[in-house]
Amino acid sequence: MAVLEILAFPDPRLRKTTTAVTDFDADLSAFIDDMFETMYDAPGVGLAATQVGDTRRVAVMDCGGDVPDPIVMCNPEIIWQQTLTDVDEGCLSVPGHTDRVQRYQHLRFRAQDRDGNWYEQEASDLLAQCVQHELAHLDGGLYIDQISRLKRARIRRRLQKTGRADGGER
Ligand code: GNR
Ligand code: NI
Repeated sequence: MAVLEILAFPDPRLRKTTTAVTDFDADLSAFIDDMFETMYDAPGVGLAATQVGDTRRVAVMDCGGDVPDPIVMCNPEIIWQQTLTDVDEGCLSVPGHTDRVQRYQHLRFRAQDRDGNWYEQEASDLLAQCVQHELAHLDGGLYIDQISRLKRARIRRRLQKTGRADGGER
């Protein structure tokens, strides 16, 4: 197990798209464990492979409160979604910034677990938001793509100084 380095915007690797997972082997399982460890260490409620410089189409989430609710999504797809709302969002790869974006409040998705078994799940509110956020990462997207170019340019300028995921605040 290992805590992996989380890339920060504007690292170009965050813009790469991912390739479907086909080998549900021990190597994938170990990578998923590292992703969970990295996410809990941050801490965050989700983490996509793109954020740690990997191009496998996999993300992990845990929006559980007191009771942990670890979710593995390999090759995820949204089946339906409804009710676009404005929500506050942040990202471990855009440290020191949150903003208002549009997300669907309810959705149903399907994905494969670490063994390759397909499952379907409904999600609402923060979990639904997280699913959409992680799916965007897996296609090279970031929530700040929804905000103004000027704001994005300001964030880029601030984070470029250090190139570090903590924005040099440590
Ligand atoms: O930890 C995270 N919090 C969060 C809050 C609102 C909407 C989405 C998120 S995901 C984020 C972790 C992260 O960057 N995942 O890619
Ligand atoms: Ni993110």
